[in-house]
Amino acid sequence: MSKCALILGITGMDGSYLSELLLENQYKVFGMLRRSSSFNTSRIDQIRDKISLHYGDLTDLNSIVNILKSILSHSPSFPIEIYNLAAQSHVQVSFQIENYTTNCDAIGTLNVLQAIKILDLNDKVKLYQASTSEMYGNSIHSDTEAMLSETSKMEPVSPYAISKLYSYYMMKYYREAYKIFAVNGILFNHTSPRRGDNFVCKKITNYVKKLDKKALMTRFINLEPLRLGNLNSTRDFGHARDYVRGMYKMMQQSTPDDYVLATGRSVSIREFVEKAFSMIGVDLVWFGEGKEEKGYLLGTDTVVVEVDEKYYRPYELRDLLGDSSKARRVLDWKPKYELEELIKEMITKDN
Ligand code: NAP
Ligand code: F7E
Repeated sequence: MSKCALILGITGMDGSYLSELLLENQYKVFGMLRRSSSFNTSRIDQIRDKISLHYGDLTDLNSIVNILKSILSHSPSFPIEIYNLAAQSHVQVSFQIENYTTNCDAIGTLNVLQAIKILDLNDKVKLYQASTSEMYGNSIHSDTEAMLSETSKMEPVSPYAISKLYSYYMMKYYREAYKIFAVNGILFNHTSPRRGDNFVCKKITNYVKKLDKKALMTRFINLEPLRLGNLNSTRDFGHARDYVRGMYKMMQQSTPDDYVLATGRSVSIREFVEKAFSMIGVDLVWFGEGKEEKGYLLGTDTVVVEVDEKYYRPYELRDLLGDSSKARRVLDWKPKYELEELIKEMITKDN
C-alpha cells in the first residue's frame, strides 16, 4: 500500500512543490482546499488528477476532523504524514489583520493538534509544522553571534511571527504531553517562480522580467519605477524546492525534533535588486538615503527603483541568517541551489 500524506496549504508555493515530491515517492496525496470566489489551484493544476482535494479551513476544527475521517475511511497506510503549511503567510499584512492572522497561524495549528487528539490518532500520524525564522525577530544584537540556530533566542516582532511562535510551542507541548510525532521546521526565507506576487523577491523578479522585454523595444524610456520598502534588511534566501525536500526528510526520522533550514548566506534587499538586474546585463547605481534613495541605470538619469513608505512595516525585522548545521548533519540535507541560480530561474521561468 502506498504511503499517505495530507497537506494543509496544498495550493500554496511550498504545498505545490511538496505534492510533486510526495507523488514522485509514490504517496497517496490528500490536500485541504480553501473555498475561494475565484480559482486558487493554479500551482497544482498540473497534478490535479493525481491528488485528492477536500474543502476545509484551518480556522474550522470540524473541517479538519472531517478530512481526517475521510482519509481514514480510504484505508490509509500508517503513519499518515500531515504537513501543516497553511497560513496567512504575509508578514506585512499581519500588521493589518492581527486577529485573523492569530486565528489562522496560532489557533489553526491548535485545531490540527486537537483533531488528532479527538480522533485518537496520536500514534498514527506524523505532523510537520511550518515554523519560521521570523520567530527570532531582532534577538541577535551583535555580529559575532549572527547565525541563528535551533537554540537561538526568539523575540518575534510581528503578529505573524508571534502566532507562529505559539504554534511552535504547542507542537513541542503535544510532542511531550501526548507523544505525538510533532516536528517544527524552522525555515528561513525561500522563494521560487511560484512565489506569491507581493513578496519582495517575486516583486523584483517580475519587474525585471517585464523590463527585459520592454528594454528591447523602448530602451528603458518612460518606465514606471519599481517601488519598494526597506532596502537595508538582509535575508537568507533559498529555493522552495530544496526546502520541501528538507521537510520530507524531517518526517522520515524515527524521532521527532526541530530543525533549521537555511543557506547560510544572506543579502540585503538592495543587493537582491542589483543581482536581479545584472541577470539581464544591467548595472544600477544608488543615490540618496532612506525614503529619498533611488536606483538609476548606470550612466543614465533613468530611475528604476524608488522607495515607497507604503511598504515600510511598523516593526521591521532587520537581519536573518541561518545556521542549518543540524539539518546538514542529522538529515544529510543541504540546498542544491545557489542564490544566483534561484534569481535566474525566477526571471526566466513562469512556474
Ligand atoms: P503561501 O504560498 O502563502 O501558501 C499558504 C497556503 O495556506 C495556501 O495554500 C493558502 O491557501 C493556505 N491557507 C491560508 N489560509 C488558510 C486557511 N485559513 N485555511 C486553510 N488554508 C489556508 O505560503 P508558502 O510560502 O508556501 O509557505 C508555506 C508555509 O511555510 C506557511 O505556513 C508559511 O507561513 C511558512 N513559511 C514560509 C516561508 C517562506 O519563506 N516561504 C518561510 C518560513 C515559513 P490559498 O491558496 O487559498 O490562499
Ligand atoms: O519581505 C522587505 C521587507 O515580504 C522581505 C514569508 O514567507 O519569509 C517571508 O517573510 C524583506 C522585509 O518576506 C518590500 O520589509 C522591501 O524586510 O518578501 P517579504 P518576509 O517578511 O521576510 C518568512 C521567513 C516567512 O515566514 C513569511 O511567511 O523585504 N521589503 N520592500 C519588502 N517586502 C515586501 N513584501 N514588499 C516590498 O515592496
